[in-house]
Amino acid sequence: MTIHHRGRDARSRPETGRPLDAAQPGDPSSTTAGSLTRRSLLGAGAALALAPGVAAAAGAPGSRQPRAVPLGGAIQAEFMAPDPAYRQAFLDHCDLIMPMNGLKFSLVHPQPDEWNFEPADRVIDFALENDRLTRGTCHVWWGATPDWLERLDTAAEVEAALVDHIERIGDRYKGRLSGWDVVNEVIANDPLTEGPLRRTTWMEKLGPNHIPIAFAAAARVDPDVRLVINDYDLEFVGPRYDARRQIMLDIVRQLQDGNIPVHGVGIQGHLYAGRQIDRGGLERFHKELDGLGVGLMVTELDVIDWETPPGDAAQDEAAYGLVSDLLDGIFAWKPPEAVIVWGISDRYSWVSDVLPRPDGHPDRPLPLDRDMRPKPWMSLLDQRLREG
Ligand code: 9MR
Repeated sequence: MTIHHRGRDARSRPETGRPLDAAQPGDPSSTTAGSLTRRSLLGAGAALALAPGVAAAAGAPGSRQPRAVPLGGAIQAEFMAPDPAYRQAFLDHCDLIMPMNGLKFSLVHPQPDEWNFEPADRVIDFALENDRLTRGTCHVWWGATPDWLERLDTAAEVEAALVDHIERIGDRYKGRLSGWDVVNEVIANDPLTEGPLRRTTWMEKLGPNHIPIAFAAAARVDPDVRLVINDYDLEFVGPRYDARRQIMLDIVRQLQDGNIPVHGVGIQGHLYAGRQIDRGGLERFHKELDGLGVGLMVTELDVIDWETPPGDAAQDEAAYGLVSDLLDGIFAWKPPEAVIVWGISDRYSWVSDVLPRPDGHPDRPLPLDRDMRPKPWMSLLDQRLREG
């Protein structure tokens, strides 16, 4: 893998990307996050009041003590109005509240001349009005490429569309977001068999150069925002995960060699019960990134608990162990920049839609249960991030 760069200041405008340096045999449509459905609002959801104790634990407005390391939550805008308890849970528990989906390319920019900022605006306004941090995800993701972009023919057209997209959005939210996942899931699902980078529309049209093009555009439009490269399966024991961490480091180094700013790496943190967290590997990864002046954060934390015995206690114990190992590995070097949970309550999660338990028992992927009661791993997160 070579990421093309021009050795220029990131503020200069990249030119058209060169062709692919290597074919990438991966097939994005076969990976875990493909063809997702939206979970329907649970019947009783809107009527549920806050669980006892939760509101009190949050403190009154104004008395909130932000943690040393922000605890974030990604919110689904469509449930904010119909489910006040869901919305309130983010205020009760989070220092950072971000749109889960509203800033994805195909949602915010579904046609060349059509923009839909409303869902993202709703979340960003909610966060800022409540004195929370917020951030954006994501400019480049294989899972959110609009059809109109797929139909563009030349590399020059695709590059112009990408740069225009990033500039337009960057301009709109400038000064309001603390960071951006600039590129998401660019590493091949299994680099041991597929080569380093995932085969995507962006790769087909622009080659690996789409990565520096996106980072340079994001830096140009908002020099103060933290620019993050985000990916999954970076935290477990095994050669596939070692390879994914190594590729992430290679990409970061190559961006830096090209004077393209990259400030952080995001570990998504979709934790699978049945896999082992590589605490030593995470510590080394964090240390190496730190040596490059790049931060580490957890961006999409949740637990896929399908390989645990059924039952609330067993599932929550497995989740606690995974989250605890993840935090141990990361904190062993230094505190991360943030830990962001992908949702807040088991009431709504992609895990239930895409990776439900084979035994039909309800999954428990998030730190609050379906009645907004905190699980032990919420206390763990809270305590660890308060200490910093
Ligand atoms: O959780 C997200 C779900 O609500 C969306 O329908 C889906 C498609 O946009 O994306 C889910 O989030 C994914 C994230 O953007 C990238 N990492 C994997 C997440 C789970 O699929």
